[in-house]
Amino acid sequence: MEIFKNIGKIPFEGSQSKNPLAFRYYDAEKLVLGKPMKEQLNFAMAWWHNLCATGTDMFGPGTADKSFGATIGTMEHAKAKVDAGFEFMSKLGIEYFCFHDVDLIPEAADINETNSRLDEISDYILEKMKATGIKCLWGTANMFSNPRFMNGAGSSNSADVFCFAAAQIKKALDLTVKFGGEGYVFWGGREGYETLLNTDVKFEQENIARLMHLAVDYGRSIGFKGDFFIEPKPKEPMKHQYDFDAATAIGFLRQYGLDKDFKMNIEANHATLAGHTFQHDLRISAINGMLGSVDANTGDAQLGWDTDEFPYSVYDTTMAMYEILKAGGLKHGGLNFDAKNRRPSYTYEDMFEGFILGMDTFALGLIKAAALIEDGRLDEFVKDRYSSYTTGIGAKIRSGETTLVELAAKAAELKTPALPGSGRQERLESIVNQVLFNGAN
Ligand code: XLS
Ligand code: CA
Ligand code: CA
Repeated sequence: MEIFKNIGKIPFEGSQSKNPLAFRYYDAEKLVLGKPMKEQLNFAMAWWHNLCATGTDMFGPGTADKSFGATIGTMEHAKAKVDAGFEFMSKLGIEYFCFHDVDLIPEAADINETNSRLDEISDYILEKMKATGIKCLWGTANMFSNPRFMNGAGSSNSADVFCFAAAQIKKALDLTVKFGGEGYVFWGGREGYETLLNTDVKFEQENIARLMHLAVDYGRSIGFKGDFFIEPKPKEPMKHQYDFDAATAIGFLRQYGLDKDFKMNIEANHATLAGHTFQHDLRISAINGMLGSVDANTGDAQLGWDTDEFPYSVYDTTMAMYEILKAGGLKHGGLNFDAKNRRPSYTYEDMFEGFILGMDTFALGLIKAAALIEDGRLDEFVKDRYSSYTTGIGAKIRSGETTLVELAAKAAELKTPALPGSGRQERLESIVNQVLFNGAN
């Protein structure tokens, strides 16, 4: 049964189109730097926002009807969400989805019952995957909503809760493997603390690492060949979360010997909550060989919380795609729209238009990032900026063939150094504008 009845397959109509239900820039098969756009971008739908979230906030109930013709809280509704999700993805040409265990079914009081519901729904999802060719980008376990996780999952003070975290991860890994998923995400929603007065940080971090090692061992034992991901976030819901940003999470992985199996899943809105730009956390991940996947959304510059908006800033997506292209792409990753409509945008059309906005914004970002790379002036400038390290004493510093004594002698000989070359920030920003808006006049 068709759910989104008045909405057909979303066509590509080009930049002049005024049809709100058409792509203006995302042309799936168009080659950019030798690869079809759809492969450069690997778009994914987040089950939780798109099929579950209704716009509920702290001040009122949801505004969007996501019953899809069934009674909420039943397995019939779980199946209706699958029908809606696959119809939605097919109409938009989205080839991947991401899920939490409890996005798929109503959670039961007894974990055994929850697991049998997951078995039933995953058989149904698998049928749809086979029929449509749609794939799973990554799976995860929700270890932050249920009250048992009030003090975290791996970091909980309760060993019984730790067991439930382990059980959920085990099942979510089973499902990820059943779906042939490319990745498995740890977002440490409540892995952090509210006050140090009651918290043993070292103990908690050791336990989180233990849980991750157990997950890797189990995942590999059942044939999971993809990447594990940490998704950093500094705060919300906890005051202080342990995976603050990419640099912190990478340090943690290295400290506990998890860096061979894990990479980063960078969310734009989380990077900005940490006081960075999206581009910054992508760069930090990339230079450490840890750029895994991306949660594609945006926050709001005036609001200090996690608004999960559909990305609309072409400047931001250009700089993000610039990092991703220069890192050689996302091997087991993609761009997952961990994004939701604003509460007053509550119709089925809005669901589609949110994705069209996000997909077009990233398509433009890809085109413009490729143009920046082809233009070459940024790369050339950066290379030249460090050229004092290519010869003489600079080359010796880089190759490790010098000493503090020799360097001090060189300084004494120079007496006073010439100022470093201009950073030319304004010139470079102007180049970016030129590449973004060429053809504007
Ligand atoms: C919440 C996170 C979450 C993860 C998956 O802020 O973005 O949705 O992506 O658990
Ligand atoms: Ca996310
Ligand atoms: Ca978020």
